[in-house]
Amino acid sequence: MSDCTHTGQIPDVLKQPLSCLPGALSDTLVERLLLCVHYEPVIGIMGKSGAGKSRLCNTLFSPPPARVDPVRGCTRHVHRYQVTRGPRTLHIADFPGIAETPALDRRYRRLYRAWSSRLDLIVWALKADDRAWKDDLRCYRELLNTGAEPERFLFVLTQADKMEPCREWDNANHLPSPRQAENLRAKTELAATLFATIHPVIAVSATENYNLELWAEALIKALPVSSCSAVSRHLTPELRTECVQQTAREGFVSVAGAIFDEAASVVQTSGRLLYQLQRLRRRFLAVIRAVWHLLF
Ligand SMILES: Nc1nc2c(ncn2[C@@H]2O[C@H](COP(=O)(O)OP(=O)(O)OP(=O)(O)O)[C@@H](O)[C@H]2O)c(=O)[nH]1
Ligand SMILES: [Mg+2]
Repeated sequence: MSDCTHTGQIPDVLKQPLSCLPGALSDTLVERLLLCVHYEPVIGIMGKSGAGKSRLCNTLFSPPPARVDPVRGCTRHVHRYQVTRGPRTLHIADFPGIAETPALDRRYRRLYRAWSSRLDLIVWALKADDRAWKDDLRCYRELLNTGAEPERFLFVLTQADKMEPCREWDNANHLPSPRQAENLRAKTELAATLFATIHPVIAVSATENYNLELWAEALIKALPVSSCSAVSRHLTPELRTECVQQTAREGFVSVAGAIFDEAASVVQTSGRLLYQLQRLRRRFLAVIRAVWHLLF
């Protein structure tokens, strides 16, 4: 059965409850489910130059896909990375950072606008020790004004280890000092208020591996249910926590339920068939839940 992980086929265990359905219905279900399993999400990473966008995406996904430069802004175009596991691919659009020069900014803001509707989620990196978010706010509002949906944005406070007083960072335990922790809490609250975020803002440090598990969980929760399982399979193994897997699994079960309902809605149902369909639906979803780890 583990072969299905690589071939993208529906495991045999799912075929059995489906075999009780009319042939056309069962075929539609399998077809739609496979589309979901094969779905290749696209995540965009936006924010200011040097905020740590490329570094963050290298830490989340394996193998690390992006180039990182300590001095000059190094992402000039949208870099499309592919993170591949078996036959499945996650696409990452790593955007050039805004607020480098006014001329580049105009170009980049056009680029952000052109891409925003094509992305499953936009991760917006705000550097923890940056006091000026004017450019971020302006660009974000512009995107909302041109139709982007606020629930598609997940803001993250990056480079938490640089938060003042940065000399107090606990290098042994990779944790902020109490004063840094207090400042990080205040800063995440400020970001959530200023950007009126739908999802929680979490402070992370990619170099210190700080809060990344918590943030990966927030990432999976913020993604549309149709793509969270497909993204979860590409996270580095340490970030595929129980919570990540549970959220992704339940998301996929709800998608499978909607697929079942849509496919069943075209069947002419008598009272008895309706009862049988409801029983099959429950069995089908229980099996989906049980075999999720084989599909993703
Ligand atoms: N201390 C610390 N440094 C970081 C962290 N994340 C990134 N950096 C450093 O910050 C610099 C910029 O990081 P990048 O990931 O290239 O930033 P970017 O947002 O992709 O920059 P552009 O490509 O110019 O838009 C690099 O020197 C990174 O090593 C972090 O969490 N902590
Ligand atoms: Mg970059």
